[in-house]
Amino acid sequence: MASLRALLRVVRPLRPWVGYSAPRSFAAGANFEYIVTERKGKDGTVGLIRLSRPGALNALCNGLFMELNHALDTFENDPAIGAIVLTGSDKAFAAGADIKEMQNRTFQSCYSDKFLAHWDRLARVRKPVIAAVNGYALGGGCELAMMCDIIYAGEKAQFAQPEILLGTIPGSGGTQRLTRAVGKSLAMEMVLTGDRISAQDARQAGLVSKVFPVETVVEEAIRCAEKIAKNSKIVAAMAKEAVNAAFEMTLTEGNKLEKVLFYSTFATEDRREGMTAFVEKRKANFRDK
Ligand code: CO8
Repeated sequence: MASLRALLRVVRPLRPWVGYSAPRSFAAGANFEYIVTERKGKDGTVGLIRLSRPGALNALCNGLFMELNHALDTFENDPAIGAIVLTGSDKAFAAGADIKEMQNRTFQSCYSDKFLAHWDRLARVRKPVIAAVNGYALGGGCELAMMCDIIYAGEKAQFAQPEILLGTIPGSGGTQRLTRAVGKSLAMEMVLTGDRISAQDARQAGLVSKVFPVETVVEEAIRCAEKIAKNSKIVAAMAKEAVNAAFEMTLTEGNKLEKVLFYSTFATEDRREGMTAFVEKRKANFRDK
Protein backbone atom coordinates (compact mmCIF):
# COMPACT_ATOMS: atom_id res chain seq x y z
CA MET A 1 0.00 0.00 0.00
CA ALA A 2 2.85 2.34 0.93
CA SER A 3 4.58 1.89 -2.43
CA LEU A 4 1.30 2.47 -4.28
CA ARG A 5 0.80 5.69 -2.35
CA ALA A 6 4.33 6.76 -3.19
CA LEU A 7 3.58 6.10 -6.87
CA LEU A 8 0.32 8.07 -6.67
CA ARG A 9 2.18 10.98 -5.08
CA VAL A 10 4.38 11.14 -8.16
CA VAL A 11 1.62 10.54 -10.70
CA ARG A 12 -1.18 12.72 -9.27
CA PRO A 13 0.41 16.08 -10.10
CA LEU A 14 0.89 14.86 -13.70
CA ARG A 15 -2.78 13.93 -14.12
CA PRO A 16 -3.82 16.82 -16.37
CA TRP A 17 -0.95 16.10 -18.76
CA VAL A 18 -0.99 12.34 -18.91
CA GLY A 19 -4.76 11.87 -18.69
CA TYR A 20 -4.41 9.91 -15.46
CA SER A 21 -7.48 9.49 -13.29
CA ALA A 22 -7.53 7.76 -9.92
CA PRO A 23 -8.90 4.24 -10.16
CA ARG A 24 -12.38 3.88 -8.66
CA SER A 25 -11.20 0.89 -6.74
CA PHE A 26 -7.88 -0.80 -6.34
CA ALA A 27 -6.58 -3.72 -4.36
CA ALA A 28 -4.44 -1.58 -2.12
CA GLY A 29 -4.19 -4.40 0.38
CA ALA A 30 -3.25 -7.15 -2.04
CA ASN A 31 -0.79 -8.53 0.50
CA PHE A 32 -3.22 -8.71 3.38
CA GLU A 33 -4.32 -12.14 4.58
CA TYR A 34 -7.41 -11.26 6.58
CA ILE A 35 -8.72 -8.05 5.04
CA VAL A 36 -9.21 -6.43 1.65
CA THR A 37 -8.89 -2.69 1.19
CA GLU A 38 -10.11 -0.56 -1.69
CA ARG A 39 -10.73 3.04 -2.57
CA LYS A 40 -14.36 3.75 -3.34
CA GLY A 41 -16.48 6.72 -4.34
CA LYS A 42 -16.41 8.83 -7.48
CA ASP A 43 -13.11 10.49 -6.65
CA GLY A 44 -11.67 7.70 -4.55
CA THR A 45 -12.42 9.58 -1.32
CA VAL A 46 -13.75 6.60 0.63
CA GLY A 47 -11.52 3.92 2.11
CA LEU A 48 -13.24 0.54 2.23
CA ILE A 49 -11.95 -2.16 4.57
CA ARG A 50 -13.53 -5.58 4.21
CA LEU A 51 -12.82 -8.22 6.86
CA SER A 52 -12.16 -11.42 4.99
CA ARG A 53 -11.56 -14.55 7.03
CA PRO A 54 -14.37 -16.65 5.61
CA GLY A 55 -13.36 -19.98 7.18
CA ALA A 56 -13.87 -18.51 10.65
CA LEU A 57 -16.77 -16.08 10.07
CA ASN A 58 -14.28 -13.21 10.34
CA ALA A 59 -13.34 -14.15 13.91
CA LEU A 60 -11.00 -11.45 15.13
CA CYS A 61 -7.57 -13.00 15.50
CA ASN A 62 -4.47 -11.00 16.33
CA GLY A 63 -3.24 -11.06 12.73
CA LEU A 64 -6.53 -9.60 11.54
CA PHE A 65 -6.23 -6.76 14.02
CA MET A 66 -2.65 -6.01 12.99
CA GLU A 67 -3.82 -5.71 9.39
CA LEU A 68 -6.91 -3.71 10.29
CA ASN A 69 -4.83 -1.24 12.29
CA HIS A 70 -2.36 -0.94 9.43
CA ALA A 71 -5.17 -0.20 6.96
CA LEU A 72 -6.73 2.32 9.34
CA ASP A 73 -3.39 4.11 9.76
CA THR A 74 -2.95 4.22 5.99
CA PHE A 75 -6.39 5.66 5.29
CA GLU A 76 -6.12 8.03 8.25
CA ASN A 77 -2.86 9.43 6.84
CA ASP A 78 -4.09 9.62 3.24
CA PRO A 79 -5.24 13.20 2.57
CA ALA A 80 -7.49 12.04 -0.29
CA ILE A 81 -9.61 9.86 2.00
CA GLY A 82 -12.48 11.65 3.74
CA ALA A 83 -14.27 8.72 5.38
CA ILE A 84 -13.86 4.98 5.91
CA VAL A 85 -16.31 2.09 5.60
CA LEU A 86 -15.71 -1.11 7.54
CA THR A 87 -17.58 -4.23 6.51
CA GLY A 88 -17.43 -8.03 6.51
CA SER A 89 -19.19 -10.64 4.41
CA ASP A 90 -22.90 -11.22 3.85
CA LYS A 91 -22.75 -13.97 6.49
CA ALA A 92 -20.65 -12.28 9.15
CA PHE A 93 -19.41 -8.83 10.00
CA ALA A 94 -17.39 -10.67 12.67
CA ALA A 95 -18.37 -13.58 14.93
CA GLY A 96 -16.28 -12.20 17.78
CA ALA A 97 -12.77 -12.50 19.07
CA ASP A 98 -11.03 -15.70 18.00
CA ILE A 99 -12.07 -18.15 20.71
CA LYS A 100 -9.43 -20.67 19.66
CA GLU A 101 -6.73 -18.04 20.15
CA MET A 102 -8.12 -17.17 23.60
CA GLN A 103 -8.86 -20.69 24.81
CA ASN A 104 -5.56 -21.31 26.60
CA ARG A 105 -4.81 -17.80 27.74
CA THR A 106 -4.27 -17.19 31.43
CA PHE A 107 -4.84 -14.11 33.54
CA GLN A 108 -1.07 -13.63 33.68
CA SER A 109 -0.70 -13.70 29.88
CA CYS A 110 -3.68 -11.35 29.38
CA TYR A 111 -2.27 -8.89 31.91
CA SER A 112 1.39 -9.13 30.92
CA ASP A 113 0.74 -9.00 27.16
CA LYS A 114 -1.89 -6.26 27.57
CA PHE A 115 -4.24 -8.52 25.61
CA LEU A 116 -6.68 -6.46 23.48
CA ALA A 117 -4.79 -3.22 24.20
CA HIS A 118 -4.25 -2.50 20.49
CA TRP A 119 -7.74 -3.66 19.48
CA ASP A 120 -9.35 -0.26 19.90
CA ARG A 121 -7.26 1.67 17.34
CA LEU A 122 -10.51 2.02 15.40
CA ALA A 123 -12.06 4.06 18.21
CA ARG A 124 -9.21 6.58 17.92
CA VAL A 125 -9.44 7.20 14.17
CA ARG A 126 -10.21 10.88 13.57
CA LYS A 127 -11.86 10.38 10.19
CA PRO A 128 -15.51 9.29 10.23
CA VAL A 129 -15.96 5.51 10.07
CA ILE A 130 -19.15 3.74 9.04
CA ALA A 131 -19.78 0.08 9.85
CA ALA A 132 -21.79 -1.78 7.21
CA VAL A 133 -22.96 -4.87 9.06
CA ASN A 134 -24.38 -8.00 7.47
CA GLY A 135 -24.87 -11.28 9.30
CA TYR A 136 -23.28 -11.91 12.68
CA ALA A 137 -21.88 -9.05 14.75
CA LEU A 138 -21.18 -11.00 17.91
CA GLY A 139 -18.98 -10.26 20.91
CA GLY A 140 -15.89 -8.48 19.62
CA GLY A 141 -17.70 -8.10 16.28
CA CYS A 142 -20.46 -6.08 17.92
CA GLU A 143 -17.82 -4.14 19.87
CA LEU A 144 -15.91 -3.41 16.67
CA ALA A 145 -19.08 -2.08 15.01
CA MET A 146 -19.74 0.09 18.06
CA MET A 147 -16.26 1.64 17.76
CA CYS A 148 -17.42 3.03 14.40
CA ASP A 149 -19.27 6.36 14.23
CA ILE A 150 -22.32 5.19 12.31
CA ILE A 151 -23.73 1.67 11.97
CA TYR A 152 -25.74 0.65 8.92
CA ALA A 153 -27.17 -2.87 9.05
CA GLY A 154 -28.38 -5.35 6.48
CA GLU A 155 -31.84 -6.64 7.33
CA LYS A 156 -30.50 -10.05 8.40
CA ALA A 157 -27.80 -8.69 10.70
CA GLN A 158 -27.71 -9.98 14.25
CA PHE A 159 -26.03 -8.26 17.19
CA ALA A 160 -25.05 -9.88 20.46
CA GLN A 161 -22.60 -9.91 23.36
CA PRO A 162 -22.50 -13.68 23.96
CA GLU A 163 -19.33 -13.72 26.09
CA ILE A 164 -21.32 -14.83 29.15
CA LEU A 165 -21.96 -18.15 27.38
CA LEU A 166 -18.18 -18.65 27.23
CA GLY A 167 -17.71 -17.88 30.90
CA THR A 168 -16.39 -14.38 30.36
CA ILE A 169 -17.64 -10.83 29.77
CA PRO A 170 -17.19 -8.32 26.92
CA GLY A 171 -13.66 -6.95 26.92
CA SER A 172 -13.59 -4.17 24.39
CA GLY A 173 -16.42 -1.81 25.22
CA GLY A 174 -19.40 -4.17 25.06
CA THR A 175 -20.64 -3.27 28.52
CA GLN A 176 -19.93 0.43 28.01
CA ARG A 177 -20.70 1.45 24.42
CA LEU A 178 -23.71 -0.88 24.21
CA THR A 179 -25.22 0.54 27.41
CA ARG A 180 -24.76 4.08 26.15
CA ALA A 181 -26.33 3.14 22.80
CA VAL A 182 -29.35 1.09 23.88
CA GLY A 183 -29.83 1.89 27.57
CA LYS A 184 -29.38 -0.22 30.69
CA SER A 185 -32.24 -2.70 30.45
CA LEU A 186 -31.55 -4.02 26.94
CA ALA A 187 -27.77 -3.91 27.45
CA MET A 188 -28.11 -5.91 30.68
CA GLU A 189 -30.40 -8.40 28.98
CA MET A 190 -27.97 -8.88 26.09
CA VAL A 191 -24.86 -9.08 28.28
CA LEU A 192 -26.44 -11.38 30.88
CA THR A 193 -28.22 -13.79 28.49
CA GLY A 194 -26.02 -13.58 25.37
CA ASP A 195 -29.23 -13.33 23.30
CA ARG A 196 -29.00 -11.83 19.83
CA ILE A 197 -31.08 -8.90 18.62
CA SER A 198 -32.16 -8.36 15.03
CA ALA A 199 -31.20 -5.44 12.81
CA GLN A 200 -34.70 -4.04 13.20
CA ASP A 201 -34.55 -4.22 17.02
CA ALA A 202 -31.05 -2.73 16.93
CA ARG A 203 -32.39 0.17 14.91
CA GLN A 204 -35.32 0.70 17.21
CA ALA A 205 -32.97 0.66 20.21
CA GLY A 206 -30.65 3.23 18.64
CA LEU A 207 -27.65 0.96 18.04
CA VAL A 208 -28.05 1.19 14.28
CA SER A 209 -29.07 4.26 12.32
CA LYS A 210 -30.47 2.60 9.17
CA VAL A 211 -31.40 -0.88 7.91
CA PHE A 212 -31.08 -1.86 4.24
CA PRO A 213 -31.46 -4.99 2.13
CA VAL A 214 -28.41 -7.26 2.54
CA GLU A 215 -27.09 -6.57 -0.95
CA THR A 216 -27.23 -2.76 -0.72
CA VAL A 217 -25.94 -1.99 2.78
CA VAL A 218 -22.28 -1.60 1.77
CA GLU A 219 -23.24 0.54 -1.22
CA GLU A 220 -25.39 2.75 1.05
CA ALA A 221 -22.56 3.05 3.57
CA ILE A 222 -20.19 4.10 0.78
CA ARG A 223 -22.76 6.64 -0.42
CA CYS A 224 -23.00 8.11 3.09
CA ALA A 225 -19.19 8.10 3.43
CA GLU A 226 -18.88 9.87 0.09
CA LYS A 227 -21.31 12.54 1.25
CA ILE A 228 -19.26 13.03 4.43
CA ALA A 229 -16.02 13.13 2.43
CA LYS A 230 -17.32 16.11 0.42
CA ASN A 231 -17.28 18.23 3.58
CA SER A 232 -14.21 19.78 5.13
CA LYS A 233 -12.11 16.98 6.63
CA ILE A 234 -10.79 19.16 9.42
CA VAL A 235 -14.27 20.35 10.37
CA ALA A 236 -15.63 16.77 10.17
CA ALA A 237 -12.91 15.69 12.60
CA MET A 238 -13.95 18.48 14.98
CA ALA A 239 -17.62 17.49 14.67
CA LYS A 240 -16.73 13.87 15.43
CA GLU A 241 -14.64 14.91 18.43
CA ALA A 242 -17.53 17.01 19.76
CA VAL A 243 -20.13 14.22 19.41
CA ASN A 244 -17.79 11.66 20.97
CA ALA A 245 -17.24 14.01 23.91
CA ALA A 246 -20.91 13.51 24.79
CA PHE A 247 -19.96 9.97 25.87
CA GLU A 248 -17.08 11.10 28.05
CA MET A 249 -18.09 14.40 29.66
CA THR A 250 -20.79 16.03 31.72
CA LEU A 251 -23.26 18.21 29.80
CA THR A 252 -21.54 21.39 30.99
CA GLU A 253 -18.07 20.15 30.07
CA GLY A 254 -19.30 18.80 26.75
CA ASN A 255 -21.01 22.06 25.84
CA LYS A 256 -17.83 23.93 26.76
CA LEU A 257 -15.74 21.71 24.46
CA GLU A 258 -18.33 22.10 21.72
CA LYS A 259 -18.08 25.89 22.01
CA VAL A 260 -14.26 25.77 21.84
CA LEU A 261 -14.40 23.56 18.74
CA PHE A 262 -17.14 25.72 17.21
CA TYR A 263 -14.99 28.83 17.69
CA SER A 264 -12.05 26.88 16.25
CA THR A 265 -13.89 26.31 12.98
CA PHE A 266 -13.59 30.10 12.54
CA ALA A 267 -9.82 29.60 12.29
CA THR A 268 -10.29 27.51 9.15
CA GLU A 269 -10.54 28.68 5.57
CA ASP A 270 -13.24 26.07 5.05
CA ARG A 271 -15.61 27.82 7.49
CA ARG A 272 -15.21 31.07 5.56
CA GLU A 273 -15.65 29.25 2.23
CA GLY A 274 -18.79 27.43 3.45
CA MET A 275 -20.55 30.60 4.55
CA THR A 276 -19.32 32.65 1.59
CA ALA A 277 -20.57 29.97 -0.82
CA PHE A 278 -24.00 30.11 0.82
CA VAL A 279 -24.16 33.88 0.51
CA GLU A 280 -22.96 33.74 -3.12
CA LYS A 281 -25.51 30.98 -3.87
CA ARG A 282 -22.90 28.49 -5.08
CA LYS A 283 -21.53 25.16 -3.96
CA ALA A 284 -18.79 25.29 -1.34
CA ASN A 285 -15.36 24.14 -2.42
CA PHE A 286 -13.71 22.87 0.74
CA ARG A 287 -9.93 22.54 0.67
CA ASP A 288 -9.36 21.08 4.13
CA LYS A 289 -7.61 24.21 5.32
N1 CO8 B 1 -13.65 -17.71 17.16
C1 CO8 B 1 -13.03 -18.67 16.45
N2 CO8 B 1 -13.63 -19.38 15.47
C2 CO8 B 1 -14.92 -19.11 15.21
C3 CO8 B 1 -15.63 -18.11 15.90
C4 CO8 B 1 -14.94 -17.37 16.91
N3 CO8 B 1 -15.51 -16.37 17.59
N4 CO8 B 1 -16.89 -18.06 15.41
C5 CO8 B 1 -16.95 -19.00 14.45
N5 CO8 B 1 -15.77 -19.61 14.32
C6 CO8 B 1 -15.40 -20.69 13.39
C7 CO8 B 1 -15.94 -22.04 13.84
O1 CO8 B 1 -15.11 -22.61 14.81
C8 CO8 B 1 -15.97 -22.78 12.53
O2 CO8 B 1 -14.68 -23.18 12.20
P1 CO8 B 1 -14.35 -24.76 11.97
O3 CO8 B 1 -15.22 -25.10 10.80
O4 CO8 B 1 -12.89 -24.76 11.70
O5 CO8 B 1 -14.76 -25.43 13.21
C9 CO8 B 1 -16.36 -21.71 11.52
O6 CO8 B 1 -16.04 -20.45 12.14
C10 CO8 B 1 -17.83 -21.70 11.21
O7 CO8 B 1 -18.55 -21.59 12.43
P2 CO8 B 1 -19.75 -22.57 12.80
O8 CO8 B 1 -19.55 -23.92 12.20
O9 CO8 B 1 -19.97 -22.51 14.26
O10 CO8 B 1 -20.94 -21.85 11.98
P3 CO8 B 1 -22.49 -21.83 12.33
O11 CO8 B 1 -23.15 -21.18 11.17
O12 CO8 B 1 -22.95 -23.18 12.74
O13 CO8 B 1 -22.62 -20.88 13.63
C11 CO8 B 1 -22.17 -18.91 14.94
C12 CO8 B 1 -22.31 -19.52 13.53
C13 CO8 B 1 -23.52 -18.93 15.64
C14 CO8 B 1 -21.70 -17.47 14.77
C15 CO8 B 1 -21.15 -19.72 15.77
O14 CO8 B 1 -19.98 -19.89 15.02
C16 CO8 B 1 -20.76 -19.07 17.07
O15 CO8 B 1 -21.53 -19.12 18.02
N6 CO8 B 1 -19.56 -18.47 17.13
C17 CO8 B 1 -19.04 -17.88 18.34
C18 CO8 B 1 -19.71 -16.56 18.65
C19 CO8 B 1 -19.17 -15.98 19.94
O16 CO8 B 1 -19.31 -16.56 21.00
N7 CO8 B 1 -18.53 -14.81 19.87
C20 CO8 B 1 -17.95 -14.14 20.99
C21 CO8 B 1 -16.52 -14.49 21.15
S1 CO8 B 1 -15.79 -13.85 22.62
C22 CO8 B 1 -15.43 -12.26 22.25
O17 CO8 B 1 -15.70 -11.78 21.19
C23 CO8 B 1 -14.72 -11.46 23.30
C24 CO8 B 1 -14.48 -10.05 22.83
C25 CO8 B 1 -13.27 -9.50 23.41
C26 CO8 B 1 -12.90 -8.14 22.83
C27 CO8 B 1 -12.84 -8.02 21.32
C28 CO8 B 1 -12.34 -6.70 20.83
C29 CO8 B 1 -12.84 -6.25 19.48
